[in-house]
Amino acid sequence: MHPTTASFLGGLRIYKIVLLGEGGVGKSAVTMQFVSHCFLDYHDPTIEDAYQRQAVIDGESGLLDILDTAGQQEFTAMREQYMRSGEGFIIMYSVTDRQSFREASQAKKQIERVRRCDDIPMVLVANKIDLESKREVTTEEGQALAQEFDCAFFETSAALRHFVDDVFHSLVRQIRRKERLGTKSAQKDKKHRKRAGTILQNLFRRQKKTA
Ligand SMILES: Nc1nc2c(ncn2[C@@H]2O[C@H](COP(=O)(O)OP(=O)(O)OP(=O)(O)O)[C@@H](O)[C@H]2O)c(=O)[nH]1
Ligand SMILES: [Mg+2]
Repeated sequence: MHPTTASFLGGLRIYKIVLLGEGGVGKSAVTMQFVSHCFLDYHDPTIEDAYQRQAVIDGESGLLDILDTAGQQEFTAMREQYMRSGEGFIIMYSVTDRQSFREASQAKKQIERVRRCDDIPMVLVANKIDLESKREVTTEEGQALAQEFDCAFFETSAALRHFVDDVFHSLVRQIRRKERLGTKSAQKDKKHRKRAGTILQNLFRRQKKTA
């Protein structure tokens, strides 16, 4: 599917969401909490898993199509393909793992390279905040990176289900906002084209009269 083409199922708008981040940061645990309200307390490296969950966000129903991708190097060959197909991205790192924080910047750069644009709905997520004693990345560092990315930022705990819904809801809101802006500018373009057409027609008529 072309990422800018909205798709529907049974009248419901489908939002294509992709989770990216280093192996072990908690992508699957956060997804499972969002989808099934349960915590995965073991690490079973993902190859690729897809989930769908219906949600009402700001009074409007939607179907979230979530792609939980592989963080581990040996499974990341499909990464560019995910980046082409997603409408919105969750870039996750773990506050207990500085390397995963560095990796988040790489993921952002790769998305921009693949999509050749910087207006992409995105949320930066710092997971595992329940492990405060093992924290290696501060909240301020996360906020600064989100500012650099120009995107929303959440600190989450999949273990405690803290701020999990907020991440997905924020992303859907961004996708909707982008879509509304796109529709508005398309309507503006149409109006401009119509006006230009009328001006040309009038000019043509006037020239015919004077000829
Ligand atoms: N304490 C705590 N542990 C977490 C949290 N989120 C995930 N974990 C644990 O971290 C480990 C890795 O979590 P996963 O969700 O499998 O990580 P992943 O990012 O999906 O990893 P890959 O599939 O290999 O890319 C598991 O043992 C989880 O139980 C959290 O918020 N708090
Ligand atoms: Mg996983």
